Amino acid sequence: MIQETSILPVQSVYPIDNLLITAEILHEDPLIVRFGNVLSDEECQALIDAAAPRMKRSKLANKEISPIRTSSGIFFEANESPLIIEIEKRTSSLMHVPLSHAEGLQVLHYAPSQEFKAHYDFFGHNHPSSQNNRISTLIMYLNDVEEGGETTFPNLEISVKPVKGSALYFEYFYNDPKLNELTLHCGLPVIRGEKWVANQWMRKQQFR
Ligand SMILES: O=C(O)CCC(=O)C(=O)O
Repeated sequence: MIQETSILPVQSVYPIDNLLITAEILHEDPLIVRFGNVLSDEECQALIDAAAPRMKRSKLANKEISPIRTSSGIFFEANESPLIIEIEKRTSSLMHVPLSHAEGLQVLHYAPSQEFKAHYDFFGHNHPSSQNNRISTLIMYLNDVEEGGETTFPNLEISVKPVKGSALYFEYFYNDPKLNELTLHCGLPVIRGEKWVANQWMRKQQFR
């Protein structure tokens, strides 16, 4: 049996940037954690305001527009503004991966009925990006959703309700591919209200 080590050291609290980020372990292998107190209400609103005028229909990893993913979104440039720098530095500390491995922060918006059906965040073997694949994800919830919009892991029976300022973390850098495959996840359709999230993905090697 291969000894598997998580990227994130498991703790109940992560003191970062004068914040006490709380952690609730939802699953151990693969590691799935719900963090509280990651972003302030002001930071959530500032991210929405910065993203809103620039949103475009989301695409899949193969750049196709598809009914699998019906949200709209935008990737911020690395270090694009003081707000983005502050949040990228925080996510890098929290995820225990150097900032140089971070993709640009992505903000997504879902209107009622919009969703992201079951998918993996890592790239398949045939995708060119698998040469420097993603290893972990942080989904930060920027608002409270009236109904629907949960992030779920269908093979683990885990469902996470979006709560403003909180975040969902999971990683898929295990030697055992079966553990990585258990991170299959969905953004369920929004039923009432709207849903805003910010995604941070980390790569195995330097990316910026
Ligand atoms: O919106 C969500 O809850 C999940 C988003 C997601 O899985 C993604 O953008 O890759």
